[in-house]
Amino acid sequence: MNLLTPARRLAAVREVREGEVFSLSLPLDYPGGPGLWETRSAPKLIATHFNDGRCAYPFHMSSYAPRATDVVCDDAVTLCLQYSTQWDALAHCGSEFDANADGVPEAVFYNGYRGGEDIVGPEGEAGPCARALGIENLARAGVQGRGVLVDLHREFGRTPARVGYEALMRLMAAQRVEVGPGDFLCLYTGFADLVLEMKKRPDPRVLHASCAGLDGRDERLQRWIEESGVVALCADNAAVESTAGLAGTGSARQALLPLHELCLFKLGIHLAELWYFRELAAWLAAHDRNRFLLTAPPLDLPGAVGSPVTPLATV
Ligand code: UVW
Repeated sequence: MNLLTPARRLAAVREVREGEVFSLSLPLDYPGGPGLWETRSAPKLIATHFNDGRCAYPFHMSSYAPRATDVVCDDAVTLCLQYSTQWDALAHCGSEFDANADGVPEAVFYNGYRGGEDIVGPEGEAGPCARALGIENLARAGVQGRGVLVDLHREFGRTPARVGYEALMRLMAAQRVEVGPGDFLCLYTGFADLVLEMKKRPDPRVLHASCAGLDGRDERLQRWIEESGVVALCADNAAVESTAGLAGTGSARQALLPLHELCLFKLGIHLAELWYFRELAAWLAAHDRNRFLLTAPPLDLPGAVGSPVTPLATV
């Protein structure tokens, strides 16, 4: 995010010509049900309670002050931060890496922060906490800049294509997409459209075998991501990168999510998933454009490793 300078934000603002705005979020109760990953469940709303257990909904203020006419509702939510449209904090993924060269790999995160020391799991009453690299850092960095959309769906439909350097460069050239330092690279694959069509009864087997994703093992693509200067990769699919064959091949130990390893652990580039691009992509194509002003701050929730987000594209 250091590359997102005031001059680059101004250039992003200059992409606004019509004043039209698109929300790039799914409703946060999608995908629905158990969702895409076993550990992430749908949000649950509950009503707040008074200490004596009362929960009036709505609560009539007249029970405090007889002449009051106000009625009030107050909610709480249990929310898996990465269930739906989301940002990954840099604390989301690290690697087993022998940072102190003693021959034993430890859990290491971006810039050498350590699992168990800087990013700690729950203990007793205390919840988990990213003392470093939490999502609050992204929230405070001012997530507003130039979004640049590549329409992978136009080329691949819903086939589960692994998109490497060659294919991405070919498509970007065909769609006249240019990406520069400080840009948010946005990838429209159609995956979130399929999620919506499933009407909160997602079929993970179908979903995990549908729509394009980047080929995280492609070393030329990895090099290009590093050299491009993009500050984030934002996709409407489940993981930005293709997760087909997640278990990997061969006997060497390696990351199952190589793009997560590259971006979150090695480079400090944020990832965002399950965004919703359908209407924006159609509008941009109809107007022969691919750039827009993107405003997408995560929650300033100290210590969290991800956050829901309601991104806005202004064109
Ligand atoms: C995983 O953690 C598998 O994915 P994501 O970062 O896409 O939420």
